[in-house]
Amino acid sequence: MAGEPQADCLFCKIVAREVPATIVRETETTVAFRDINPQAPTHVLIIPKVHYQDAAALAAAEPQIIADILRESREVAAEEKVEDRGYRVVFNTGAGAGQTVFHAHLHVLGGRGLQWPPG
Ligand code: D5M
Repeated sequence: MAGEPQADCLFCKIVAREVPATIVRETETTVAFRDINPQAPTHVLIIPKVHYQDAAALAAAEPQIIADILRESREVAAEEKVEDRGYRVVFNTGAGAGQTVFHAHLHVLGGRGLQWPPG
């Protein structure tokens, strides 16, 4: 069924605490944890607890959770004190855009100057 946990999904396992992660925030619908391969001093991933392969599938099925994730990104930025200097939020969507884990996730990057356009 749409949104159900997938046995072979790494991020579903983080939600279930079957794989360890440095969790920084949790809500009824989301979990935020530090990226294992940080690309900036602050690099946090915010994921829905429900499983959708990418942000587009999540937005189509449960758009309120996209709003929850974006609200959480503001909280993470505040807690990490990256608001003043600016920060970036990114949903890589599809392998061609660099997505490697196929459970929707928002990257929150900050703590250094960020170039545009990204690679
Ligand atoms: O981003 C997937 C991100 O997930 C990438 O930046 C590494 C991160 N990652 C992979 N495994 C883990 C674990 N176990 N903990 C924390 N972070 C992890 P994408 O947009 O799909 O390229």
